[in-house]
Amino acid sequence: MITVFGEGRGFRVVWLLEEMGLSYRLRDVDLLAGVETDAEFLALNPAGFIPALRDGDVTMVESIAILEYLLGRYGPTALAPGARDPAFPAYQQFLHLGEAGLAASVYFVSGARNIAPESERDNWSARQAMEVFTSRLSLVTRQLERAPYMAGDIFTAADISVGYALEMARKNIGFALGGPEQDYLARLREREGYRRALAACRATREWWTS
Ligand SMILES: N[C@@H](CCC(=O)N[C@@H](CS)C(=O)NCC(=O)O)C(=O)O
Repeated sequence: MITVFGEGRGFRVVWLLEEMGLSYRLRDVDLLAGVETDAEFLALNPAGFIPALRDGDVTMVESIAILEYLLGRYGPTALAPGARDPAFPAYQQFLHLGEAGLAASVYFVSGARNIAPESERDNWSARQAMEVFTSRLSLVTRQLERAPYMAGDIFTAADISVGYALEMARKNIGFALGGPEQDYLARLREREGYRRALAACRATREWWTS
């Protein structure tokens, strides 16, 4: 049995599992309450961040790496174009840009704006993270002028990566997405896999719809 520990970016993992029709269990990890007493989770990830995955003897962290693991181990699937597919370069690029360029930047802007002391809320690093986010977002915007999805005409795991980051930007830092990004998110939200993932992820659902 596959177990996903924690929501947050774990939503990406749950979404992929739903798209692939794999069975899993979602185990809550309460970061706000603190993970110091959550021995089972800390044994998997002593660094204490979410999500983590357990699949038999396999334990992993890093949401995009987990997506690649599931796609590789339980594929092949059209959600991950093969290396000789013309869609592969764009797929790889946006799969990683969704975390490294977008979600990671939003995460630090969000921390500064929502958690840091008043005097730190607009510090240099928070502004830099915001600039990184907006510059990387321009690549998403350009791609949406060319195609409906990040890898081209079909939905792939790159959309799970980028789509989650855009939801995060909208909700965590109140970023005003442009029309093409809003239409893109609307397309993603219509997917059965997305709907089932949101139904499974209570904390994410409550946060995004509040
Ligand atoms: N690059 C990592 C980021 C993981 C991450 O920062 N997760 C957040 C919640 S979504 C977290 O656990 N933050 C608490 C911490 O880093 O201690 C991934 O994609 O999984």
